Amino acid sequence: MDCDLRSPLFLIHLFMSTFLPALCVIYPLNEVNLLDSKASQGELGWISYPSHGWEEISGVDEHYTPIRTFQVCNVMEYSQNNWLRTNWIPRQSAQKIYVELKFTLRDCNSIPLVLGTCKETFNLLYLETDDDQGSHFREHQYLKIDTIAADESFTQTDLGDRILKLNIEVREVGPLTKKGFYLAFQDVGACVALVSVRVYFKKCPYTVRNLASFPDTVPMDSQSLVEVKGSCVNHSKEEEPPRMYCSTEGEWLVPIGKCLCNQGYEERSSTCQTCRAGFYKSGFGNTECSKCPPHSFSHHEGSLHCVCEKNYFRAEGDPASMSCTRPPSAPRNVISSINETSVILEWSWPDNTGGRRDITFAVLCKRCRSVPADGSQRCEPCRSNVRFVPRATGLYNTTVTVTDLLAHTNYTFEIEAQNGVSSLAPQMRQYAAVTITTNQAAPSAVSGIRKEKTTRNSVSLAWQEPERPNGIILDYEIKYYEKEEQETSYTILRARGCNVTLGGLKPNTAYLLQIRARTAAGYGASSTTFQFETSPDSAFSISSESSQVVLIAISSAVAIILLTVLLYVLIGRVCCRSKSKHPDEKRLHFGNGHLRLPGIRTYIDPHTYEDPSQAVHEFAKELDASCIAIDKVVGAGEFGEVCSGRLRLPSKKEICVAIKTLKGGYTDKQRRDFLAEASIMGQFDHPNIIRLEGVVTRSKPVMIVTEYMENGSLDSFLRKHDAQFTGIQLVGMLRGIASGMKYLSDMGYVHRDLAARNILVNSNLVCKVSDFGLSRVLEDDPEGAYTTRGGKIPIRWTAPEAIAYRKFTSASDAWSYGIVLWEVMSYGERPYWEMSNQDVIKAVDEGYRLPPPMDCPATLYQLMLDCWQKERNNRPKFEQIVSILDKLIRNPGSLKITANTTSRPANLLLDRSSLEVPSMGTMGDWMDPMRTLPCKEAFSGVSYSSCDTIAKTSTEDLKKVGVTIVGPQKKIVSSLKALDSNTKNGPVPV
Ligand code: ACK
Repeated sequence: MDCDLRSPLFLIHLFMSTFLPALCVIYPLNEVNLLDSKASQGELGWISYPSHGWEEISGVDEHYTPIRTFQVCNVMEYSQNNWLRTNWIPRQSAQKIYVELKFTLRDCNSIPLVLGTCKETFNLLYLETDDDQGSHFREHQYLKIDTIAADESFTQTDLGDRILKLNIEVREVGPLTKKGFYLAFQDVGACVALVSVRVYFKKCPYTVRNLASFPDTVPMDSQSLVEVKGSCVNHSKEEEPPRMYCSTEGEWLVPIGKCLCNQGYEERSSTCQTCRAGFYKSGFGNTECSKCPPHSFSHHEGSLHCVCEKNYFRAEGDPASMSCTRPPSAPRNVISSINETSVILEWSWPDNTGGRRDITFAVLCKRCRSVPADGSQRCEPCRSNVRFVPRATGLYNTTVTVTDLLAHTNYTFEIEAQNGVSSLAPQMRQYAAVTITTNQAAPSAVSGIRKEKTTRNSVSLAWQEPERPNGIILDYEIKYYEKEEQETSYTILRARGCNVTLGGLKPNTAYLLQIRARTAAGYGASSTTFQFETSPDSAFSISSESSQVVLIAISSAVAIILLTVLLYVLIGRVCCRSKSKHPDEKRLHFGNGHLRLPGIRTYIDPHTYEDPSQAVHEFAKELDASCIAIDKVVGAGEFGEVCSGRLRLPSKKEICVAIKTLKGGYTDKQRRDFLAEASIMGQFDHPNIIRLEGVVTRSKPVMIVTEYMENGSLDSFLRKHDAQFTGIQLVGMLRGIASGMKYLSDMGYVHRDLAARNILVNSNLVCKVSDFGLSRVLEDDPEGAYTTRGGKIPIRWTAPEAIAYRKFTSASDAWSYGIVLWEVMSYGERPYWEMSNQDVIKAVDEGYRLPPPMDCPATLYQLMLDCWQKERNNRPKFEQIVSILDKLIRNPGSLKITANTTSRPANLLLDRSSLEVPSMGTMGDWMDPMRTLPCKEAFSGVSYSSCDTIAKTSTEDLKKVGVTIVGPQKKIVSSLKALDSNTKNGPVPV
C-alpha cells in the first residue's frame, strides 16, 4: 500500500474517477482568468524547490484532454520544506485577485507507518514583481496568503475502501500594485495533490441596460462602487443620462437613466431595429412600431409616418396615428325661412363627415340674376353689409340667420360642410345650394323733419324720404298731438309727398309729431318725435291802441274759425269711417281708448268699414286684368274656381300667382264676403302668411290674386309624401306655421280655422297660413259643422270653449295648432279618424286626447298636449311655440326620443291622467287598452318575434279580428310594418 500511496497514478486515478465531473464548469462571465492550470495541456513549467519535492504529473480528463497536476507526499521523512512556484502572472487591470485551489489531502491517520511528522496543511504565498524573474527564487521574499487545510480528506468506508474527496479553497489577494506576481505553494510534510490552480479577478462585464451599453469594468479593491456612464445603442438617444454602478463582486447595480429608440426604430433584443414596411413610429420611445392607420401606407422600412392613400389627407396637427381623412360631403336638407329681408337657413349634417369630427359650416352668399340674352345666371358675391348671425364661416350649428338683404332679390346660398382637410382638397369640396327670393320689407324711418313756415294756427313741414324705402312709398302718415295732451288724443294725416301743412292748430301751442312711410309692405318705423310750436296771438295783433273794434272783429273771426275747426273735427270723427278721403290727405282721429301703439300694426276688421270696397282698396292693390294670364284651374273654392296663372306688372318681373275667382251671378253680400278675404290678407306681411298681390274689382270676373304655392295645401301634400321627410324638415314646416300664427296673434287676428288644409306649401317647403275669410268658417270650410248653438265649426280642430260658447281667441288658435302639429307628424292623418263629431266632442270633454303619431318625438307630443290644455290660459302662446321649435331645430338630437306609441288607451285616445303607460312585450299587451277586444284575443300570446306573420297583416286581416275603424286599421298595419322593419334590422325584442 506504501508504493501505492506514493504513486502518481494512484492520485491521477482518483482524480479521474472522482473529480472530473466538477471540472466541467463554465466560469462566470464576470471572472477573468489570469491563470488556469487546466487550460495548459503541455508542461506548466512551474519551479519545484527542492526538485524531489513537488512533482508535475500528466493526466487526462474525461474527454481525454491532457491536464497537469502537482503532488507531494514526503510523509516518511522529517523536516519537509517543498516549494512549488508558478510562472510570473501579469496582473492586467486587476486590483484584487482570487486564487482557487482544487486539491486532495490525505489525513495522517490513514497512512500506516508514518515515520516523519505528517502534516495536513500546506501554505499559499505570493510575491509581487514588475517583471518576470525567471528561475530566480528566494523563499523569504514571499508573503503568506494563508495556510490551506483540507475540508475533506480521505475517509474510510465500511468496506475498507478509501475514497478521496476534492477540496476547493478560494483566497483573495490584494490590493496588487505591481505589474505581475508569482504564487507559491509550500509543503511542510503533507500528502497533497494540487489538481488545479486558477487565478482570476472579477469585472462587471459589458452589458446593455435600458438601451445603453456599459463597458467591461474592473471594480475597485475597496468597498466603494465604480460609477459607469452608459452610451446609447445605435439609433437611440438619451432620455436621461444612463449610469450604473459596478460592485467589487463584479455585479452591475442600480441602473439609472435610459435611452429611447429613434423615430422609425423600435426596441428588439436590447437594440433599436427599423420598423417594418406597413408600420411606422413617429416619436422617440421604446414603444413598438404601429401599423399604418386606415387609408395610409408605408412601403419602406423605418418609416416615421405613413403616407395617405390617394384622395385622403392628413391635416396639420393630425397625429400620425390618426386615419387619413377627406373633406365631408355636402350638408343635406337645406331649409330656408324668409322673413322680409332676412332668411334663416337650416340644414342637416352631411351624410359623410370624411372621417373627422372637426366639422364646421360656411355659408357663401351670392346674388344671382338671369341674363335675358342667353337665359344664363350671373352671380356676384353679396354686398359686404349683408350680415350673418352668428357668422358666415366656422359655424358649429346647422343654422345661420342672414339679414340686411335687399328686398325682392334672388339670392343663392352655398352651404359647405368643412373639416380639417377641406383646404387640402379644394377639388373634392361639395356644397348644398339654396336659392331664395326675399320678400317685401317695410321702409326705414323718416328722418330730417324740418319746419318750413309757422303761423299762429298752421305749420308747414318737410322731411327726407327714408334711407331704405324698400319699395314704392304709397304715402306718409303724420301723427301729431298737443304736447300737453300726452297722446291721449291725436290726429293722423296722410301725405303723398315729403311735405305737409298742418292747419287748425292752436296758437302758441307746443305740438309733438311723428311721421312714418308706408309701402305695399306696410308701415315703416316711426321717425323720432319732432316738436314745434305755433306762433303766439300777439304776432298777429294790431299795434294801434285805438283799434278796439278791429280787435273784437278779429277775436270774433278767430272764434268762428275755432268753432269751424271744432265742428270739422267732430264731423271728421263721425264721418271718418264712411266718407271717402281726399286722395292726398286722409285724416283719421283717434280719441281716448281707441289707441294703437306706435310701431305695432293692428288688424282692422273690414266689417268696421261701412263700405267694404273702401276697405279692399285701403289694403289691396287694384290690378289691371290685362296683367293676369290664367293658366289652369287648380281647385275649387266656395265662391268660384282657384286657378294658377302669371302676373306681369308694368316694369316688374312676371311671377306665378294663384287666382281665386268669384263666379258669376253673385249677390252683393257674396261679393263683399269674397273680397273681405283680400282686405284681411292685404293687411298682413309675413313670410309665413300667404301674400296678396292684389285684386281685380273693376272688371269681371272679380279676382283675388295671391302668391303661388307650388305644393298646394299641406294636408294633401303630406299624404302624397307619407314618411318621406326628416324630423327636422317637419319641425321646420311647423315652425313656419307657428311663426305665421304668432304674427297674426300679434296683430290681434284670430284665424278660427287653422288646419293643415288651410296651410299652403311652396317649392321650398315653406308653409304659409292661408284662408282668411269672415264668414268662411261658417260657409266655406267643408269641415264646418253646425253646433247646437247654430254656428258652423270645424269640430276636430276647434278648442272646446270655442265649440261650447264661441270663445274664439289666439288660445283657441293654439289648440288648432296642436291638431295641425298632430296632422303633420302623422303625415296628413285625419284627426280622430272616422269618429263622429259628437264622439270627438264627448271624448275631448272627458279629458281624452289624440295619441302620439307613430315615431313622434316626445317633445312634439308634449307640445300637442300643452296646446290641448282645457284651461285656455295654460296653452302656450305662439311666441313660446316658435321658441320651443327653434330649440328643437338647434338641437335635432332631442327629436330622437320618441313618445310611447305602443300604448293605446280606450277610444284610441290618451287619457290625460294616465299618460305614463309601461311598455309592453306582446301584441296582446299592446292591444290591451284598445276597445277592439277580438283583436286583442287574436294577438294575445304572440310575441314580437312572430314578425313574419305580423308584417303580412293587412287591414283585411284586422277587419276579420274586429278592427273595423279605418284609422286604427291603418295605424295598426303601419305599426306592424314598422315593427317588422325594426326587427329585421336588429335583435327581436321578446
Ligand atoms: O291642395 P291644393 O292643390 O291647394 O287645392 C287647393 C285648391 O287651390 C282650393 O283651395 C289650391 N290653392 C289655393 N291657394 C293656392 C295658392 N296660393 N297657390 C297654389 N294653390 C293654391 C289649394
